[in-house]
Amino acid sequence: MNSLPKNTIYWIYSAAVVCAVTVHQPKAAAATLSNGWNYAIDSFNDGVTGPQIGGGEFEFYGIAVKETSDTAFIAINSNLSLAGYGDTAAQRGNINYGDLFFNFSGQNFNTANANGSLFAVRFAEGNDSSVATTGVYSNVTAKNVTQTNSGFLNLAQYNAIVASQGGTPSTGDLAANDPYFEQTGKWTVLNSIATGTKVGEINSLTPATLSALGLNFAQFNARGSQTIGFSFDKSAMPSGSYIANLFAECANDAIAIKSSFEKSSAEPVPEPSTWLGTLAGFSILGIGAAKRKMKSQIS
Ligand SMILES: [Ca+2]
Ligand SMILES: [Ca+2]
Ligand SMILES: [Ca+2]
Repeated sequence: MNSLPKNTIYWIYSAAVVCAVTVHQPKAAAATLSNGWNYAIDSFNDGVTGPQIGGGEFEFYGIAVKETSDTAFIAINSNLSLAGYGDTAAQRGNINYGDLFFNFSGQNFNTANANGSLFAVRFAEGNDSSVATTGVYSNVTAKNVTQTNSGFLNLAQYNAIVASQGGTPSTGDLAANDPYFEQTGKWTVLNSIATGTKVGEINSLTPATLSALGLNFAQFNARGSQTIGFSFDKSAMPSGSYIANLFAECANDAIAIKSSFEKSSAEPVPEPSTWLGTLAGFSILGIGAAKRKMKSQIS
C-alpha cells in the first residue's frame, strides 16, 4: 500500500461509512439479449467507496442498449446518482459519471483515441467533461479526470485493491485486465471528453419510460438504487459493431458493453456509383459468384 499516491490513500481510508452488505456475484458477464435490450452485467462487488469494496455509492451493476430504426436507447443501473457523489476535494465538488464512449474502429481505446475516431455521449450535466453541454459527440478525444477526482492512478491499481479486499473486478463484457484499456502508467484512465464535435442531443428517459420499453435489470439481480436512461438519434453515430464504456470520474467502477447498431433509416441510400465501385472491387478480388449475383440484382 506504500506505493499508492497520497490522494488515493486519503480517498480509500477517509469519509465513507462501512456497511455490512452481502453481495452476490452475477451469474454471467456476457452480453445478453432480452426484450430487445442488450445487457452487460458488471461485477456487483467491484465498486470502491472509501474502505468499502462492493455495494457502495460507486457500484455499477449493468448497462443496456436497445435500438429502433432511428433511435438508440441507453440504460445504466448503479448506485451513483446523476448528481454525483459530493466531495469537496473533487473537481466541480463531486465525483460523477465520466462520459460514455463508443468505439466503432475495432482498435483498442488508446489507438482510437489517438486517431480521433471515438464517439461519446455526455449525459451527466455536472461532470468534468470539457465539452459545454450534454449530447452526442464525434471526433472525440478523451482525457483523464481520476487525478482531479480523488481517483485511481491506473486500472492495475484499482484491480489490485478490489481483489485485495475480496472483490472481483470486472468491466461488464470485458475482463478487468483486458488490454482494450491501458492498465498501467500514471493517470492513464481516460474517462472524460477532452474535445469533440457535437452531432446530436440526448433525451432523458425516466425509469417508468424505460420499463415501458421492456427494460428489466432485476432479472439479472442488478438492483442498483439508480436507473438512468437516455436516447439519441442513431444517425449521429455509425452503424456496425462497437464497444461502449463508462467509468466513474474516480475510476471506482467501470463497465463496458459489446454491441452493434443497425444502419439508421435516416442514413442515405448508397448512390449507384458506390454500387459500381463495389462491383469493381468484387471483380478485382475475383469473387465471381458475388459479382454475378449483384449484376443480376441491378439488371
Ligand atoms: Ca460493479
Ligand atoms: Ca468531478
Ligand atoms: Ca466494474
